[in-house]
Amino acid sequence: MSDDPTRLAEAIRRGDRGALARGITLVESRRAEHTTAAEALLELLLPDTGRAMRIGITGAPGVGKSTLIEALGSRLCDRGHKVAVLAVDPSSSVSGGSILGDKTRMELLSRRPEAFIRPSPGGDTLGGVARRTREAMLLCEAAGFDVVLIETIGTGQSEVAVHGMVDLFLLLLSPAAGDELQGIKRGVMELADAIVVHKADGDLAAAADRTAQQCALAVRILHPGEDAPPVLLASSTTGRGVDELWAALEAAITRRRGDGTLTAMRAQQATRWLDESVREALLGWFLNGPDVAAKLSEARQLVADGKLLPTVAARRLLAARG
Ligand SMILES: Nc1nc2c(ncn2[C@@H]2O[C@H](COP(=O)(O)OP(=O)(O)OP(=O)(O)O)[C@@H](O)[C@H]2O)c(=O)[nH]1
Ligand SMILES: [Mg+2]
Repeated sequence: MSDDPTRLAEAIRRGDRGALARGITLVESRRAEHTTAAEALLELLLPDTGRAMRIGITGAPGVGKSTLIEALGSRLCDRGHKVAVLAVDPSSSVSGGSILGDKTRMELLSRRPEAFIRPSPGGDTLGGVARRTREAMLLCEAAGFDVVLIETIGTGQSEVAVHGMVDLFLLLLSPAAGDELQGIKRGVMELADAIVVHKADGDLAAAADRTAQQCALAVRILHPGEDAPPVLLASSTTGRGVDELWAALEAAITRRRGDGTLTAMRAQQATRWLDESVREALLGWFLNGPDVAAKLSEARQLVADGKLLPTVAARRLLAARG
């Protein structure tokens, strides 16, 4: 990682994929000397960010998120878009700085010159989102990608995190989800800007229809008196509904661009990012203090034994950190 941030920024702006991949590795690095270079890189590229349509895709394991991204992404490439995919891939691992991801499920898309797929190792996640997905997304935008798709494993926590960094949030449901709609976290349904009942093909088509109807009812109850998010049927295998899905997403983004919602949303996301960064930095500062680990484990024991009030322990630890 000997790249100088200025040169790396220029290469990323030119659309050099190797540079983009190195830039993402740099922002993902936990090494202190990389943090400074990563910040310099992001600051240099900030003016070139913000132009992409940012879409988060969530859903239970196996619902077909990667397959739908492949189907949708390929069509978008056909239409002249440049598509970046950021996916948390639990099966991938980092070795010697290179990421050995299982890209097989997006094989067609990964071969397209207009697409860039970046699996992030699942081990380094915050409830299913890579720690630096936001930064990776900004680098992709600077490299000229105008659609960024973020795949997240549905863990509850990850949906909230991804929702905080995208313009549109898509929830995928399986054809059988109708029977368990009660079980799907209400919070996730509320966050969704569009819901897709996926695998609406073959033997599953009838179940998918029923699920879509139940889901449409549930969504209207969740959004009384407002425009309820659309509930769509799609199949990545047959291609059914994929164009309609894109049309719905484009319509939603056009509306949000037109009425100022998008600008307001992004501003709010940026200020929340600041708040999170302050919290993260404070925690890091505290944990790096002298003897903090020992003092913390001592306090934990006292608290566990009921001998010390947690709030008092916390105040003392912080006071000792000075
Ligand atoms: N019938 C049918 N099967 C599909 C469709 N899309 C995906 N599948 C199958 O569903 C399985 C899971 O697909 P993935 O795209 O890997 O699902 P995912 O949601 O990305 O899975 P995780 O990333 O592991 O959470 C695969 O065996 C696919 O072949 C579809 O439209 N119809
Ligand atoms: Mg997947």
